[in-house]
Amino acid sequence: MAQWGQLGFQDAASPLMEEILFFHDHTLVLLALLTSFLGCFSLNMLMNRYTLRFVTHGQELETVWTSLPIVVLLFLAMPSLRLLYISDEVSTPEMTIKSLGHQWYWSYEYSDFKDVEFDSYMIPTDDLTSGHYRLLDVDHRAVVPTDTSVRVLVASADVIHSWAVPSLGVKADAVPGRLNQLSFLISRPGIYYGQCSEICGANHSFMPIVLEAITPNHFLEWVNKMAQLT
Ligand SMILES: [Cu+2]
Repeated sequence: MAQWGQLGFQDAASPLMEEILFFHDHTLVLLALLTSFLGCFSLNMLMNRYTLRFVTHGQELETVWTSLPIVVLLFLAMPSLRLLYISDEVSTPEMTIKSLGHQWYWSYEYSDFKDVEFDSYMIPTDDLTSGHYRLLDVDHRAVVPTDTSVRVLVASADVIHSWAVPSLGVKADAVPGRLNQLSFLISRPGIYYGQCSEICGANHSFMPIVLEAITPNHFLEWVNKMAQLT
């Protein structure tokens, strides 16, 4: 989840988010280098008469400042496109969860197992106990196994919602009558928070997503318990 005073992204909990963080840092380095270089260059032009003459009638320099940005843009575009396609890839999922957006809660169906489905409502502020996060915790967390490639099918029962978990680097619109998919592999056990990311009505801010990642063995125990409950 987000931390107080946080400036960057949340810690990565999936390989995809690690790549996104890496790309962000890569872009930031390029940006810092470019800004400082151009800043110095502009200042130099203002201060120094010789530089000004060299800049206004310099054929070689014009060639360089036309081609260099192309190279810089390529260095940004290549990893960016690579990441775009990686994040869209749903390669042979080991498990599928269906998540439906409702006004205003999420429901989950574990279609690989019999009778495992539930609604997930935010815990109202008055009912919070210690250890719960306000506006983020839910009454039924979606439990998922770690080290397993999980596919989430996202759709909606009423208006457009959006299923997003920042620390996993995933976000998909939940559109009524349409099935969107995303996939993730959680690398370590933990509790990962997300929120509806499409303004969907009065209680848009009150339909968080909570994933509880546990080891595959514990996950199977949980599935058995859930199936017995219904
Ligand atoms: Cu929503």
